[in-house]
Amino acid sequence: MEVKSLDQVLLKLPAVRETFNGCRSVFKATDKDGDGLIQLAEFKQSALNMQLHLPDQLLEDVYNQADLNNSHTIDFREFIVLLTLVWLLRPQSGGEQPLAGLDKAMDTVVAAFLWFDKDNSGSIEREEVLQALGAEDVASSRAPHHSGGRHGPGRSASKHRFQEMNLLKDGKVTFPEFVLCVESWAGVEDDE
Ligand SMILES: [Ca+2]
Ligand SMILES: [Ca+2]
Ligand SMILES: [Ca+2]
Repeated sequence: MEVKSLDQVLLKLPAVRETFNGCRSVFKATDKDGDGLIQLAEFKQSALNMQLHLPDQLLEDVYNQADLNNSHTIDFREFIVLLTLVWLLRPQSGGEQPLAGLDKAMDTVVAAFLWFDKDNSGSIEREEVLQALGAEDVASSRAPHHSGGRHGPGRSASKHRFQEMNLLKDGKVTFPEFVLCVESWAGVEDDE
C-alpha cells in the first residue's frame, strides 16, 4: 500500500482497530502467569512457539523498544508495538507465516509511517508532520469534488497532532512511538 493522504490512513483505522483488538487473545495466551503484563521470559517463550527463529539478543532489543514507558513489562498497547516489530522481522519465506492475520493492519501502519517520514531518517520530525499535513491542506482545497467546504487540518491542528504523536517530547517520533499513536487514533485501549 502506498499512502497518498492522511484521509486514506484515517479510513483504515476501524479495520486496524478490529485487528489490534483481535490480538487480545494472543496477549492472554502469551501472559502465562496472568498478571496482565508480558514479561521478557513470556515473550521469549511465545517467540519460540511461533517459530520466529530470532536470536535472543534481538528479541530482547525488540522487547525493550516496545517497552515505551520503560516499566520493564509490556502492557497491551505496548504488546501491539511488540507484534508490529516482530511482524517486520518475521521470516519471509517458507511454510506458514506467523502473524499473517496482521498483514493488512501492519501494512497500513508501515505505509503511514513512511508517508510521514519524508526524508527516510527512520523517525518523524516536527517539520515532517507540518509538511505532510500542510500538503494535505493544499491537496484538499484543490480537490475538484470539494464537498461542503471541508478544510483539512490547519497548521495549529497539525502541531497538536504532532504533540499527540511526540510521546517522549524529544522532537521526533520513532516507529515504536508511532505505532502507539496509531493505536490512540484507532481507539485501542489497554483494557477491553
Ligand atoms: Ca505475565
Ligand atoms: Ca511498559
Ligand atoms: Ca524523518
